[in-house]
Amino acid sequence: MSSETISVIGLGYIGLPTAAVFASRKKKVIGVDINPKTVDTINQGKIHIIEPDLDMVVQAAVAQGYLRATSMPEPADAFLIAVPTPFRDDHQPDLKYIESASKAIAPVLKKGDLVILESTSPVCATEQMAAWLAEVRPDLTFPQQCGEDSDIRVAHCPERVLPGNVLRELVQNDRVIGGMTTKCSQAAVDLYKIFVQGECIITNARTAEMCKLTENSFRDVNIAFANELSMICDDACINVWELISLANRHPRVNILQPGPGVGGHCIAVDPWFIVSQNLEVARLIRTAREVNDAKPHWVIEKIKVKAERFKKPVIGCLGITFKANIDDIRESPALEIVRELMTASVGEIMVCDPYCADVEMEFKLYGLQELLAKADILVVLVDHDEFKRIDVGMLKEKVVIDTRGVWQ
Ligand code: SAJ
Repeated sequence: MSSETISVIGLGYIGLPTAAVFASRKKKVIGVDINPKTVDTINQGKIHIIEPDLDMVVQAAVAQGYLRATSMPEPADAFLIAVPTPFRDDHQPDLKYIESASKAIAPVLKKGDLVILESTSPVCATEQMAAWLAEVRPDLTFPQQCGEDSDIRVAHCPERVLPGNVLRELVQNDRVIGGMTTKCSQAAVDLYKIFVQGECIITNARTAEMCKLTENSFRDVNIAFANELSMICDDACINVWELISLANRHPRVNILQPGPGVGGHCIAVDPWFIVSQNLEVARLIRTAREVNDAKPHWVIEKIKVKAERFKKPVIGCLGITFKANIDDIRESPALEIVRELMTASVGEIMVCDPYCADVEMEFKLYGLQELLAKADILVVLVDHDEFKRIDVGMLKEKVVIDTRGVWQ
């Protein structure tokens, strides 16, 4: 199958870089997004998210006429759905964006088209998407009805790129391709081979869905182990970072790093997709989520205890993003801690984050030097490189709570 026109539905953190990379390989790409501001921005050759080098790739793709954004789906040979899959209050996955995206593209589908679900999804979501497509287009056949003879090919190919390193990982990472049939998988491999230099490994749709959830749950469970260790070590006056680096010298031990909690829109979310479908069995995965979700509250309690030593302490919080050296504050434990401290009357809270200088927050962001000069208590919440470079000798007079181990 040759995909001359590729449509990417959802131009966010995954969809936009994917669209731009296809366009950089001289494919005609139609990006679709429900947000008119996003569509306008991209059509001006600009971007609405921060990701290293993405601005240049989008600008070139739009200027050369390979990438165009619109709010209304148009016919294409391949459709990639990269919309959010949040969870509801009860931790049940919410597939409403996949449903509306599939119902939006269904009217423009034609025989021979390929539809790929890229969004991280609970097991069986791809089959559900195919059912929604078939509901709108009874005139076409789908893999769940006709197997290999279907008019439309359907596959799940989860994205697995690391924010901050997306353009490199999109090209270099191996790709798991879960077609609803072998021909569906093969069509998806042909498509990704346009830019993927890693291996494209074929499996079925359910395994591909579970594979993505497994990768992020693996990381969550391992970070929970590190976070639990950090609380145990704190009680016993053991430096957890020294402990982990010593334990990791064992050839079969590789513990991750503790922090103020787990943030972002993936690792703090995806494990719940496994838990919600396996309430009785997924005990370890659920507990890991609970340990990581509880960590910000443990940090807050530690800060409160230290603050009691002062009459009116100035508490300097370093970092609000969900991890180092990016501007993304989604599901950030650092931000959760800052916000809770501000309502807790523990003292004056000063916040600094060099990556968020342009982000509008409900509180003032201070420069690093001013914060370092004024704070009685310094709380490291994010391990940005700027914070690692601080001269620790200058901090002797201060109480330091280093949740990331940057000054160990
Ligand atoms: N964190 C720790 N300790 C660690 C590592 C991370 O506390 O040792 C924290 C980070 O500070 C952050 C959170 O975990 O708050 C998540 O950060 P991350 O760098 O582990 O992962 P994400 O959310 O940026 O990206 C993950 C990646 N998944 C895996 O590494 C298995 C990425 O490859 C996925 O594509 C992405 O989720 C996604 O979109 O699902």
